[in-house]
Amino acid sequence: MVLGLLGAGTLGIVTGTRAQNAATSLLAPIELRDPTGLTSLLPLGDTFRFYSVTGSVPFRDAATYRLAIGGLVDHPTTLTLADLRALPQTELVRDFQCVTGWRVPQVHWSGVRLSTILDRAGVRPTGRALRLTSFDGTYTESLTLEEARLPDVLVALKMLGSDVTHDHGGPVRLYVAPMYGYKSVKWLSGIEVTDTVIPGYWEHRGYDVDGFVGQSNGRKFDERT
Ligand SMILES: Nc1nc2c(c(=O)[nH]1)N[C@H]1C(S)=C(S)[C@@H](COP(=O)(O)O)O[C@H]1N2
Ligand SMILES: [Mo]
Repeated sequence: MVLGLLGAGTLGIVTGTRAQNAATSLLAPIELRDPTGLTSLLPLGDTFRFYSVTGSVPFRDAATYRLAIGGLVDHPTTLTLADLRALPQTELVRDFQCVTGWRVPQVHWSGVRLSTILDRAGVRPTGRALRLTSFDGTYTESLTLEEARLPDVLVALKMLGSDVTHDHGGPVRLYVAPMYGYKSVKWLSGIEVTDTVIPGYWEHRGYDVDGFVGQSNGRKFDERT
């Protein structure tokens, strides 16, 4: 019946690393993506959905992963996974909430505070915001510098107790704890300091640039359902 709901395979998801219920085991082999979030209407419980706006994403590992930090900084840098692992790690246990309604409570995260990376790069006085990019080649996001410097914004290396998996945006994704999931860029590859906020992928398609949970977006989705 779940498959019927999904139509002829036009929409689907792969649920969390631990597919536990009947619905997830039915869905897991479909290997489709859910860029619109409509599958949040399915009764899947408190599990992650794997989202990607692109059909496939290249794999990066410790040998090939790079994070470029540039724009309005004194020291443009490229960090490897080893570089990131050598920086101080911060652990958080926080909920993950997609603006479409699904929510995963008390997820373990660990990584480097974005503020640490910004401080090392030396943000110039003209810097106001960040443009974040993904090695999926398509997804982008924005944060003001003030948001980016919050202590619960991580360049995450671990999630759910182990290295961030490819499907969840590994080896490195962003985790913006106080904001809806769309701010948490998967397959993070670039951090550019800009002098204005440049709206990201979903923000061009109607999501609020202000992504704080509880302060934005709810109404749009109420209206749609
Ligand atoms: N590169 C990229 N990052 C992304 C997305 C995406 O499609 N592509 N989707 C966003 C949205 S809307 C959510 S809710 C989360 C979902 O994270 P997950 O796929 O690990 O569940 O990733 C966010 N980051
Ligand atoms: Mo989302």
